[in-house]
Amino acid sequence: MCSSDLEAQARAVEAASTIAARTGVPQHDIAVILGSGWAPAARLLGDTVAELPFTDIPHFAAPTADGHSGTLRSVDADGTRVLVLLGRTHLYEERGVDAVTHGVRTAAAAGCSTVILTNGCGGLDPDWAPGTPVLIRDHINLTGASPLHGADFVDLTDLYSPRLRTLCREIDPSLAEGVYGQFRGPMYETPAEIHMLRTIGGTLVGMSTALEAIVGRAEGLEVLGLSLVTNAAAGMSGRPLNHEEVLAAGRASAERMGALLARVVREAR
Ligand code: 8IG
Repeated sequence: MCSSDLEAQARAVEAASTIAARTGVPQHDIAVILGSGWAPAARLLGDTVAELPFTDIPHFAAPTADGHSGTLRSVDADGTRVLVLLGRTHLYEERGVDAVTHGVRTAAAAGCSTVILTNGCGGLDPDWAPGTPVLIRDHINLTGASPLHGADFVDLTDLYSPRLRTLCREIDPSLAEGVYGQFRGPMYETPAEIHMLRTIGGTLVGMSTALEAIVGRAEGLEVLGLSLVTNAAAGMSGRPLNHEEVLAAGRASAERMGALLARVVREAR
């Protein structure tokens, strides 16, 4: 492992030690990163034991996107200790890949064996109305960035845990699966870029998750990815995209997503 990966891990250990001290929970079992539209689902996860702002945790930054509160919560889900991050740093914030993946590294340093990555995204399948949750089966990293440093040849076969996807489909048999294309953003795509993504096999599009999932695998975590389709991808609906519909789709689907997350965190082990 190269020195910058070790430095990133050291920053995560520092963050994890603050989290343990401030929450009174020495070790967590599973981490959930809540993206656009997912915040209303958070309260269904379990009992909040402690809450602190990202700005109190070493090397975390307050998110700049609407709907990302920048709060860490320790939640007790019938004995499973859940580390919930409400909000994340995106590549387009220009804090660098290590800032984007610090939450996942911190989850590993805090003792988690599983990370659930959620996001709000565009859908390329016309069957997915706004408010449809979709399991991520695989991703295409279109950012041109790598979250790993040096000659770290990490295998990404089955990156998105087949075991946890099966569990999700047992909980909700109507869940579809998709391939997530991560763009850098912050602009949404052009219709031609969506055409390209569809051509190479993508069915979901967003600005997060893939880089975090890669680090999850590199850190030995089991990774689950859950997308909430909040809008049809550019050029599909004939209407421009806007962030308000993202937040509205989250509010409308909170119960379904919260119920799914609540069962997954209890049954993941
Ligand atoms: I919510 O259509 C959400 N996030 N890149 N494209 C990209 N990111 C998104 C989209 C989308 N919708």
